Amino acid sequence: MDIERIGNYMAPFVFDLDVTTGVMKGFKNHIERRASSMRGYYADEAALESIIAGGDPILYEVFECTVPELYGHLTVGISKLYPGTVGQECFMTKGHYHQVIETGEVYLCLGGSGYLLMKTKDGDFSALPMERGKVVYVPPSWAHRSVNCGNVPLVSFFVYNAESGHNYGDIETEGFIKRVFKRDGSVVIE
Ligand code: S6P
Ligand code: ZN
Repeated sequence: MDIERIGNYMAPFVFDLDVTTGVMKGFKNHIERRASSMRGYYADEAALESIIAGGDPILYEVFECTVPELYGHLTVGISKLYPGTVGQECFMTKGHYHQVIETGEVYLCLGGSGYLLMKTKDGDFSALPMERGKVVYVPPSWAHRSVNCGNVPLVSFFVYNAESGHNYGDIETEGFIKRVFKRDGSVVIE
């Protein structure tokens, strides 16, 4: 990672973000999640396999400005979750607790529509709406997963502690309490 310095300190930096499209310039880290990386996450495994066999499309992407993964720094970026369903289940991110579980996160939705699902180790659950202009505060200890219920990409800007890390393993074993489906055109959380 190229960190510019001024004197003894990391230099401030600026980057451009098109808040209408979510296109972010100057990202250093780009993650693509294809259907094949989502095995075990969706209820309808056969439907996922047929999507993989049909070309293994990218279901979501993350663009981040990387900074030192140290206490005090903040990681910012864009999450872009494409529309679609696996069977009737809406496309979603894997979801994770932060490895440093006492770190929170802020999501600002720039476009699209869906939910941010959240859960705790005690089994508490929350689903808050995501649409342009919604800011969701994810307190420490809450795992979080985006779900796209619309017909266009769900685009969010996020900020979290750079030292947070990601704990995916616990969600892989615990699941997320509730799933979001589109049934006969209606969105249901069950
Ligand atoms: C990171 C933040 C987002 C997610 C992104 C993809 O703490 O919450 O950048 O990484 O929305 O989700 P996931 O669960 O695959 O990392
Ligand atoms: Zn997070």
